[in-house]
Amino acid sequence: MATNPTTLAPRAAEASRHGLDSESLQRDVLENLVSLQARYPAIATPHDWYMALAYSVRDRLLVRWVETVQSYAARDVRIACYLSAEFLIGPQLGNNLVNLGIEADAREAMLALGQDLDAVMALEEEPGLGNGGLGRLAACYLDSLATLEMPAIGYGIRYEFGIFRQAIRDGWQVEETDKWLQKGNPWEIVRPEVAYYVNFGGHTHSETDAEGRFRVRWIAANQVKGVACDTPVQGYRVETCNTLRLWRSEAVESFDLADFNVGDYYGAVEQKVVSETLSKVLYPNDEPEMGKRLRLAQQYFFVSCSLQDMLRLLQQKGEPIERFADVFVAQLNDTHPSIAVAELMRLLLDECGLQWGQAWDITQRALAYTNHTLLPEALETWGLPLFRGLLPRPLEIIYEINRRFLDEVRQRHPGDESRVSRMSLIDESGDRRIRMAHLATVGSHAINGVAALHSTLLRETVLRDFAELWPERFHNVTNGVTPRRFLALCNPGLARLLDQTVGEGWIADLTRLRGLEAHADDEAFQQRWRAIKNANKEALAKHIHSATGVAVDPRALFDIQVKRIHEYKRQHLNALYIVALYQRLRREPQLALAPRCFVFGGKAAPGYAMAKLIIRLINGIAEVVNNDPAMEGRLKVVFFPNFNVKSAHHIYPAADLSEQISTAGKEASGTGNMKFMMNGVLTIGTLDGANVEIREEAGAENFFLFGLHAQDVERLQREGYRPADHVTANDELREALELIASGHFLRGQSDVFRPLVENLTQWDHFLALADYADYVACQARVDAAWQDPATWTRMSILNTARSGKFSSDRAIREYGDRIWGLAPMK
Ligand code: 9GP
Repeated sequence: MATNPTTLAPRAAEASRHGLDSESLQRDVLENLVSLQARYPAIATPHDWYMALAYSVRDRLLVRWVETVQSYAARDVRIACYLSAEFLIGPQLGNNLVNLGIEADAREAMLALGQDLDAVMALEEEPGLGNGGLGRLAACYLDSLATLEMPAIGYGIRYEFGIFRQAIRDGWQVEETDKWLQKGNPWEIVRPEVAYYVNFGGHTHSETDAEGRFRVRWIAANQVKGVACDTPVQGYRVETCNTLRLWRSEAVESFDLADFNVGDYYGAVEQKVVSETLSKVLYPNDEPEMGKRLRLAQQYFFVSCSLQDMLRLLQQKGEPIERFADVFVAQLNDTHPSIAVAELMRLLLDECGLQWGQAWDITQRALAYTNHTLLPEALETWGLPLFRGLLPRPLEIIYEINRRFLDEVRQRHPGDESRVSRMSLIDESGDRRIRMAHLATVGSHAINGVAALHSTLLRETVLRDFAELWPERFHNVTNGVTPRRFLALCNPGLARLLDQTVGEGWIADLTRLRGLEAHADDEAFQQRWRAIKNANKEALAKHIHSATGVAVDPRALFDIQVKRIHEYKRQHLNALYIVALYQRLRREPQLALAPRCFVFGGKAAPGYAMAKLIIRLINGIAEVVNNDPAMEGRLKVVFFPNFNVKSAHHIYPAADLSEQISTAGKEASGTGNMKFMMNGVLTIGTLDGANVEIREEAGAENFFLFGLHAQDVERLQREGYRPADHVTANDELREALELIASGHFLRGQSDVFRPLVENLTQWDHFLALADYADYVACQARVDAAWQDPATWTRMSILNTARSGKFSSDRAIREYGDRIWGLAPMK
């Protein structure tokens, strides 16, 4: 349909110019169906329709994308580079429709073509390029950077296989490979011309060049090529469309050829296979890094490609190397990219010919480090032999950084050799290992934790000596999540009510939700609020049924714990409570307890036996409880398999109660807690991570608090904790543990859960038993509040109303102001 833009009203003309109206979308979907999918409507599969629509939407991003890239190249701006081994971006179609503001048009266009938009969106494969919170945080931050129109590039790895798919067989987790690229990825633009070479192995050679300058050359044993694969990141209703650049590894042809010429064809092919393996698969976390050579190679690979890319962009802008840190600031998302400290130094010294002092000044000004965990087992270290074998030149540079750094420490604290060995970049206590958190800290101008409590503990424990040395470098930036995906997109019913009540502005300024407070006691408003929640619960009930076969009643209290399975997150504490409830209800069928449906979701690291056992336990409890007629209408237990961003869209909006029950001091922040809160879900939680701030914002009366505080946990563990005392003191707990140990939840097999019970009663590293009684008491308060719908709904409304702080827009503004010196650019 031909339209003349000059005759349209300004908004309609704008929409038409970019083809954002429903007619042009419809036309393009049909065209793409033929030209890209080689299909006509009568024989098109649902997936063909998805691809045709996705390409049509991507085309609408391209103009803004190209213009954004162009303006960064041309203007004097500082660009934030977010370096992260994980970007858990989730499905793209719905989010791009929301951010472009064309969801309704797309719905109309697809309807006219005989297709249902929701069904089409459901077909999108999930790019699971992350493990959990850390990778999802990176994706939320990209969304906010684009929405706030801040110049930014996300740099990471384009894994061919993302996080494994979790299947549940006979109650056990089974890992299946995630073939997310099998049917193609319409969002990605591969740029073979943007490619860099990365060295591995070999040795170094020192020489003096023609001008008498000392130079080190790295004679690599092999090289791998990194090719840029770009994904557009559209901001919410703005012109800015930033880039997520992920590196795919390829073999370097010249290396193959060398072998081929001497007749070793198979050797050459093998080399090619090894090179291409580098970006093959994402490592699941929560497993020791020990000996994972490929993981270190992945980290170096993506960091080196990214820094080389920045140097190229600098040159393209016509800026001298001395201006590197004025043009770029690189945020290291955890220690995974911390090798950037050594690699940037190497590039500046060996490739650009700078002197040490100048190179170090640029490196420190350009880098900043975010710590995401205090758990000792999760703080990365690499054994020296492995590191030296793979990265001989970066290792030399690390030695030199360490030598100069320890001189500084000795000058400040003469004679304090124990401090020197505590702070060294090399742990000499056992087999020698490089401490990546120390490397990141020493090489950065700013270091931050991800929630107020976490940042305090970081300064007081893991990085205490460093915080004493450079107090001004330590910050806190509490995490945030994007309200576009986790409210506007995933909870359209609530979003509509919010639009009507506080105006559409909340999507880009979440603090406007405060306007809901005035309606918290309004009965009619409460009714609408509940109706939306109920509809979301009905929808989730359908998903649960199709995924597990379990029928759940949407009228029950939906009590949900979704996150990675880990002992510190204490899914087993929740499970213990369910067993106790089950016993209580069996004993006293008349007990006035509100019907509850417990939902769990989350993956366990494949090598983490205890976490996998916890999954088996939950499934065992589910089997017994759900098949017991006496529990009908009272208690249901569900393990929702393969929890990911896609299923999260259905889960957060449908929850009543959010379980955030980690041992105080162990969860750095948590971000699921924020997604639940935005969706009007009440939290039962400990004073851990961002829960502390959620409670402060929501008001203590709108949060179910229980458990030991971080300092109590630390003291108890220091003084000697005896979990058995709690078992002796609490009959209900003892009986629950006995029932589990007896094999009641595993068809009588008594040996399987015994390690779990023994672990709890003998060591209980995460103090589940110490918090048990208080948790149960708190759950009773939850039950009482639930039985009064007006009270509960009021609390729910106030939680949403006060969730503004937890928008990733606020977090990104803080990074911009405090760490990057970066402002929005229209
Ligand atoms: O465990 C933390 C989690 O609490 C936090 O919300 C998330 C994002 O900051 O990072 C997680 N850390 C890791 O995944 C590994 O350090």
